Amino acid sequence: MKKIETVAVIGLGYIGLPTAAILAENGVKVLGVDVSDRTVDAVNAGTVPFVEPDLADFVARAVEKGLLSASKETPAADAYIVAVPTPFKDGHSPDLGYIEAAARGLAPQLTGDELVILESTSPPGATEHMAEVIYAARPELREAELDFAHCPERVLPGRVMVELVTNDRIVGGSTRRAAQRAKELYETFCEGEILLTDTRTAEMAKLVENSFRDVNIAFANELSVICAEQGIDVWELIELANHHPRVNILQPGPGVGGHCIAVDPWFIVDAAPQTARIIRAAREINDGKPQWVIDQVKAAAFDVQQETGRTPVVAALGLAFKPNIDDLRESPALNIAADLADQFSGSEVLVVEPNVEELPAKLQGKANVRLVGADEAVEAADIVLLLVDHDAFADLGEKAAGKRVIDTRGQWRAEAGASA
Ligand code: SAJ
Repeated sequence: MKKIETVAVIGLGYIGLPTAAILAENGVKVLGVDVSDRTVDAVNAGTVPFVEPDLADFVARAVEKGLLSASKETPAADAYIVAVPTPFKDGHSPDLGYIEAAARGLAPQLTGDELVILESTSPPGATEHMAEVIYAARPELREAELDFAHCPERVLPGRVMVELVTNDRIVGGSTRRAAQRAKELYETFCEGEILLTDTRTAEMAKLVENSFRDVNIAFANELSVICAEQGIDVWELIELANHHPRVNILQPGPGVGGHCIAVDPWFIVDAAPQTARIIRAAREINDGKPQWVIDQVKAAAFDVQQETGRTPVVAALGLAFKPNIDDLRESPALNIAADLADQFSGSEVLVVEPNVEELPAKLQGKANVRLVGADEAVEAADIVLLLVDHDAFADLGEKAAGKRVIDTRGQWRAEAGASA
């Protein structure tokens, strides 16, 4: 069995690059591969193409020591880690195109006893599929000793360099030997427990973790709608119920964002369309929450118009997909702001996002939208819509009192008596 001295990491995104850097930090020779010139150039210069705390230091050190370099072509290596995106296509079926391209790229380099690891979040059977793509390109390797494994990541953006080391890790092997071999590689940097299983269980485990969270957030979101109908403060209700020793309800919001929790459950639904009923319902509930929020704004706008006879000014506070970050990917807050701008074309929509310098592309060119500071927005608005509970908004509740407040996160609950 070949000793693993060099590792090619294919896909230098927010998982691949940190993994490459931490392997190099621990003495492994790493060759990074990416389709983007910008990423390859940045890494070779010892810099990073995106922001993640401490990552820049790790990359700079690894490149300086000669343990990390990047290129657009897949080189020969003892092990390969595939960390490319797995988006979904129309109808929510997973798109394995990037995994297939990575497999075709590495197949010509194989000699027969390498370890090929899939890290990308994937539907059940994707690791077997990746192996088949490789065997289709190199049929003679079926008789060789290739090992395949799936090792999903579970790191939280913003804490990646810490959680790569401290989180427990699931390693699914095509055989026991493959799992053991992958475990030995991850042991070079992972201090958490490394748990061995088969590839399909490992694939499903990652999907299930994010679906668990999605289902629980959907429960909170459904409660928030029921409570609005019943005239009950959902935040107080959840706080009270959570005093039960075996109850832990999550927090409602304007919907679920990011590129993981809003995507991964669909892979289970696609694999088991008849039986994944709660998982599908949760996705639909969470995806339906932004429209419910927009309907609340419409109702408030109608009231303001009735009372004052003029078109209301709306302040939308927050665009990121969760608090205190600048990540706008799949953000329900951003989508709500964009929809409001379209649906309230006669009104001014004042958008606030302390973590960005300019209006995101989705809002640019909309004549009735302006990016302004939080104080200015709240002062000018008739309707104040809190979409993200950034720390920077914590003290604005008092200022917003007296306006129509729609607090989707419950951040100002005590001050403004807002609805969810
Ligand atoms: N949210 C709520 N209510 C809550 C908690 C979250 O509405 O009570 C919303 C957030 O506002 C956000 C979305 O859910 O829009 C997702 O945020 P998150 O903090 O729950 O998760 P992510 O997407 O940043 O990271 C998740 C993590 N998975 C789990 O916690 C099970 C992380 O560990 C995974 O590595 C990551 O997905 C991934 O890469 O899959």
